[in-house]
Amino acid sequence: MIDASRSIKACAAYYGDNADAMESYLKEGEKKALELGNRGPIKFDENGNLCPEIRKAYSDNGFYIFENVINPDELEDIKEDLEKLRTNFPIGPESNIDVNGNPAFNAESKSLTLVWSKPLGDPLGGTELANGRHQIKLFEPEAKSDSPPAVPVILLGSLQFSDACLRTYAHPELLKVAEAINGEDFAPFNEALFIKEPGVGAAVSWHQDGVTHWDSEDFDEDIHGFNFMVQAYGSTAVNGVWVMPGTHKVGKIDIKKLVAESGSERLEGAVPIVCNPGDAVICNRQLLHGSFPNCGFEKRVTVNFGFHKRSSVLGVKGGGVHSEAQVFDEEIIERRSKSIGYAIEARKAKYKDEKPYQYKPFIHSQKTYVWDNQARQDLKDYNLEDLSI
Ligand SMILES: O=C(O)CCC(=O)C(=O)O
Ligand SMILES: [Fe+2]
Repeated sequence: MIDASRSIKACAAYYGDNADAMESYLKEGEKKALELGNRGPIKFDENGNLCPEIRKAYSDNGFYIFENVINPDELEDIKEDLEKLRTNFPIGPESNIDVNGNPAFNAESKSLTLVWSKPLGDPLGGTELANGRHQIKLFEPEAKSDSPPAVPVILLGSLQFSDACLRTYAHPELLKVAEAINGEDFAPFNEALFIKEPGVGAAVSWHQDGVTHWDSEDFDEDIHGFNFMVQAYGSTAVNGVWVMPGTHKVGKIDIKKLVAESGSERLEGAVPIVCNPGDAVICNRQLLHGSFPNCGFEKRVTVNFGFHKRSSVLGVKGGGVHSEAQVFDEEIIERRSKSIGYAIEARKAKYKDEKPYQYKPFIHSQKTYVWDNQARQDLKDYNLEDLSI
């Protein structure tokens, strides 16, 4: 495990009068997180089903940490790609060029590709953005004076910008988990990077994902799907996502009330998702979660990708958060599923000895994909059709 003790101290120091409260919150949260017993390798039984203990721990807590899913070579590949991509970011929110004067990676994108924040800010908290789901604004510590005026927090549509992320998206064991949770006809959701650079990385205030099904007659714990969160550099109490175990089952939560009951934004009962590099978290989108600004020394980049049950998206009008709201019919779902088709082929080309995942809907529709330059073109702006619910 990453030793976050130096970062915990440094982070707490940003919190002024609340420094001691923050320090104990981070330390106690870390301790509780490690006691939950919801971590270990991905395991399947003799029939190829996800081990029932894992399914149960995921259902009880709303998240599970699959350890060491990404092997060291693949992890290196991801990190190299992320670092290369970072050098091709626009120099600021209003710019189309990178630090070397070249067109930024997203210069031609029609879809939203980057969300920016002031350093250590909480750009979504307390706003109407994303359907107003970030009900409160977290404390925004003062960043060091030499910080850039704006920092990237979320990169959207990541599969079109990183081949390494595209290949990881088709990790056969992760896709088998997606099948176990959402059925063999599972559908895509969206893909993103959450970027939390040390000393500047912004907060993502407490929230539950999901827009469309809170009042559904068929509401259940899995109806808004889940995200995989692959950790490129690991995650700690300081830079990681915090979650409130079990809250994915209770419906929409009044976060202001919880803050009042806890006496601060340090919600009682929450724990950080603590990971080593190469771990992959499965996190229920209904779980109450959020992350504090990264006032520590370790960087976090989460390679995020989610999946839904087909019944959660088919014939449903989108929530309008990740894409324009429209009714998702068979055709749109099939078109959006090209991400899975291309990813499986891209992965096959690199990992020739691995047994690729077989996505059942392609077998039924006899749809085949090839990963080549035309495919790369076809992925441009694919996230305009994210299955946002
Ligand atoms: O990574 C983070 O800080 C926030 C992640 C999140 O909100 C999500 O994956 O839905
Ligand atoms: Fe979220």
